[in-house]
Amino acid sequence: QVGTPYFYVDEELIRKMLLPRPRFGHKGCFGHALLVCGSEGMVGAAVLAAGAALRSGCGLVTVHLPREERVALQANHPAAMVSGDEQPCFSHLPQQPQRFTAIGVGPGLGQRLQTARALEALLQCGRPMVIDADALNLLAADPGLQELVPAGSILTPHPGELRRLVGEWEDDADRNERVRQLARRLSAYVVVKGAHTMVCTPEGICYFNPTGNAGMAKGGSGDVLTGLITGLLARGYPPLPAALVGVYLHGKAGDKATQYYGQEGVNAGDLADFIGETWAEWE
Ligand code: NPW
Ligand code: AMP
Ligand code: MG
Repeated sequence: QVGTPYFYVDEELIRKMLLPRPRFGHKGCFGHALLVCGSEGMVGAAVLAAGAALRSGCGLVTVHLPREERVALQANHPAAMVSGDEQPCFSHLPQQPQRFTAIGVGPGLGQRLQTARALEALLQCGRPMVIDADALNLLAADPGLQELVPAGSILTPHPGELRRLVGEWEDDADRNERVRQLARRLSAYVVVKGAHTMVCTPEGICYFNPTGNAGMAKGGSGDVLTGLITGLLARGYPPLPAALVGVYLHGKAGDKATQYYGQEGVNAGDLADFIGETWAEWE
């Protein structure tokens, strides 16, 4: 409809946004993603996010997680580097956080007081950010923290997290208006996850994604998305293409994985390899 700020994404639009990979590029040219994820009992969230970041095209991936959990991460993803937190949850910043080209924070963090304090410091590092899961819950619990969200950040709530941020909505139109207000207030891109994930810009333009299926309605799928979008942001995609390409690619990987394992059988750990298969199709 003319004048309506809603768009439906298709593969042609996504492929136009893809960045070229220069023939003589080295790992330093493709960005360094930092993932601040995982705590005691939720290290899997960090492993899943790292696996996706390692398939995003970015040059380097570092995961900040509790020091005693680092073996789990490195055994699963030897290509990722680790920054160990001395506490069993996120409580200290990694060294020189400004050296990272993008930061993803939230999956599996928990909501302890020291994590809220560390998040407050991380938000002030001045780096582009993807904010998900418990980082969103901490923002919802403390409006003061919301004021520190860097402009241009990408927030990736599922409907439960969105409700904590914007309150209960009456219908889809009311939900979308609340999402627009949040995006405008924080100057952020808001990715409302689910079937036909919606990406809303700070200007209030909304894009709906066609890929993905109900087989992805399983623990860890969102953690994969956070790793992927963070990697794309680190790689040099501006926030809107990072969000749109990430959401589309994540859903397409889910569709490919589902062809192998079925909607019942597929799980979040299957997605990263199929992100790679999609890149191979696009190159
Ligand atoms: P209900 O009651 O089920 O209808 P939470 P979480 C609602 C980490 N993980 N549509 C839902 O509603 C995450 O990263 C770690 C509608 C319920 O109220 C987080 O850090 C894993 N409602 C932490 O666990 C794998 C929806 O939201 C609430 C909805 C907690 O995250 C798992 C549930 O959400 C997980 O990723 C929808 N589509 N989706 C690991 N392997 O380490 C959700 N809701 O309370 O925010 O819990 O999402 O599991
Ligand atoms: P989270 O709840 O944070 O693990 O995120 C769930 C992920 O799975 C999001 O990327 C959703 O878009 C995706 N997802 C969940 N349910 C569906 C569905 N029914 N159709 C398509 N994608 C889904
Ligand atoms: Mg999640």
